[in-house]
Amino acid sequence: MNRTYLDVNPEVNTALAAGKPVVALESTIISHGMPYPQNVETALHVEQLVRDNGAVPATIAILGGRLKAGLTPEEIAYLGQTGQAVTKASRRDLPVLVAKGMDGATTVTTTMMIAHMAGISIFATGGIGGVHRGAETSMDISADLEELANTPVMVVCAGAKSILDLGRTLEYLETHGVPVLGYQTKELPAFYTRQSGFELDYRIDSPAELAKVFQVQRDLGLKGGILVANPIPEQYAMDFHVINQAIDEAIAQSVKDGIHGKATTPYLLAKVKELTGGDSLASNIQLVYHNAKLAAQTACELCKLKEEKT
Ligand code: PSU
Ligand code: MN
Repeated sequence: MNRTYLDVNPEVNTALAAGKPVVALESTIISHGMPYPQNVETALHVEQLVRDNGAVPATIAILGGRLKAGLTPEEIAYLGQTGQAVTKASRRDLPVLVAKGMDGATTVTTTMMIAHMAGISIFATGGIGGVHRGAETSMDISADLEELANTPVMVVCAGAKSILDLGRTLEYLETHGVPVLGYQTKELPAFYTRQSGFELDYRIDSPAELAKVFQVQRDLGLKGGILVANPIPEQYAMDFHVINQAIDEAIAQSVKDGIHGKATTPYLLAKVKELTGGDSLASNIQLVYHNAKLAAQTACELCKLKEEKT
């Protein structure tokens, strides 16, 4: 792995060198996923929760053309304040941003890539990108799915929003050999809700078991990552019909406004928030916290497994 363009911050570097647990966190959720100032508050609190659960947080971004694993609070605040003016960086953007010395907020795709370069195995976020509704004509399929197929990082999320075609998203992951593990559930959660109507094949009940599956995937020499679907806690979940109505309306508006390409996901996220009067933001924040805790616990278990081996 060529680390020429990579900066791992000192705390993360020390933890990795000592075989201590580290959790990667993405930055598009900060710049494009939530409004200021809640985005910065949430990102800082997520880092604290990772620490409280025994791991070191590494928020990932591209700053001045450097791939950063581990940001300072000032760098997090900068991304939050700059918001959508920061380039949303997917795999295809990476070489251009580095060559030009630009900034980029990392999506699930580029966070996985940089985490892997740095040697980080577990990553917590809110929701992943997937196959968009209408993809049979638009061909809009998030690069996140391709990255899960190729890069050995476990992504802990709350499922995917029904702004996506969840059935086709699962089909795509199946075709590409990505294990999708329900955490204490056998139903794919749909981000704001615990239900989606789509059944999963595997229910996993503890962080130790999650770590074991990841370790076996490595031992078998399989490429690609693992998707963990951790449902939003019941008390923060939204009403199924309220949220789905808002999503349908947001999609109809995006079609009218001619939104396409990388602008689609941020547009839909903002529209849904507007239509639900901010309720969706509160849920969004809570599910990210919930995922950060599970990721940190799993990272601790993975370190224990590695210690046992040596
Ligand atoms: N889904 C969410 N919140 C998000 C994203 C997706 O519920 O913030 C962000 C993530 O960074 C994800 C990216 O990787 O959007 C996917 O964008 P696209 O659909 O353009 O691949
Ligand atoms: Mn897309």
